[in-house]
Amino acid sequence: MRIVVLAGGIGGARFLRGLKSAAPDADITVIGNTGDDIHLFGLKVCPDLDTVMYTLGGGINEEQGWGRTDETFRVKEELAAYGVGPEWFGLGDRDFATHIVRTQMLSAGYPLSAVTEALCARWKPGVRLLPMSDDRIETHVAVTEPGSDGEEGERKAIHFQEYWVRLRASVPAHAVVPVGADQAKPAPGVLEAIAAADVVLFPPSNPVVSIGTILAVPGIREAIADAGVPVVGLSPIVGDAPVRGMADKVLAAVGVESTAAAVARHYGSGLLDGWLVDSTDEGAVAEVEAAGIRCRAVPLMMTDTDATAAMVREALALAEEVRA
Ligand code: FO1
Repeated sequence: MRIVVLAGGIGGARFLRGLKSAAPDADITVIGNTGDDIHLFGLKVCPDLDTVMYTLGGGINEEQGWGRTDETFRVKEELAAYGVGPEWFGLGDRDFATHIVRTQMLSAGYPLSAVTEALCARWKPGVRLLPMSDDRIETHVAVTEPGSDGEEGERKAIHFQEYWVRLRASVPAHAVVPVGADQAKPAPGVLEAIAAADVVLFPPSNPVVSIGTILAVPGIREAIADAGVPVVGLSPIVGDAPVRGMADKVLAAVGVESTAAAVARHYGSGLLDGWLVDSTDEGAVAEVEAAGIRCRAVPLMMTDTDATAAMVREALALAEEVRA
């Protein structure tokens, strides 16, 4: 079975671990979000691609869900000693090697998709990891950051990582913009993987800045909608709150309320055929079905690989129900 998964960072990576466990013989292609990418110290950092690669390759810092295990921060400390920041983004020494190799290959003219393939040759994630695009796309967030003396502050656009990591999404996001998406093309293999898929899955990743950004690359949303195979998603919102991260902050920016049903409607029946909500959101099933999307309420907490594998089996079963 050929499965295509649109994945963001931590939630997507954990979901994929369960998918590999539930469908060990499946041919899995991951279309990874690159809108979180950031250029630091002259290096290109790809947080969501690295989180998938490290998680499935066994190098992830498990409790953080990002960065490497057994990490040290000597380089970061030395950069700070030179007054070179930002301090708020914790790049570890082992992680630096990934960004050095990536940047070296990009500078030599290799596209991001080829670089990702080369990095995965070491990590062997057991899936085909494709960036959504080889073109530069960086998500920016429009905020009004209160001035130091607390006055209103001026409206400005900041990089997603600054919003997410430095500000901890503590100020409202007026708009979320994947800068560069309009001029970008899907990476080689992305449209082909979707066309060849037997099922497409939307894991419980952030619907705005992860899956939404992937869908913003011209051609990807249409390819999925026209693929003619079941598209099944899992709600990242449980009991009106995001399970992890601050999805509610960016959902508000796009005018979507933080409920399991609202996210399904946001994706729309033109895209989604099936939607899994958590058991506590049983009440949302009727509303999702009324929107033309088949819906089931099942446990959606990815507490461990077995729990995630159970969710995956539910999603694949719903896909077969939809296919019928
Ligand atoms: N997230 C944080 O909350 N704090 C950090 O210092 C941080 C550093 C970091 C370094 C490399 C990397 O690949 C990811 C990192 N992240 C950090 C997570 C990152 O912000 C998120 O993984 C994604 O961008 C959102 O999915």
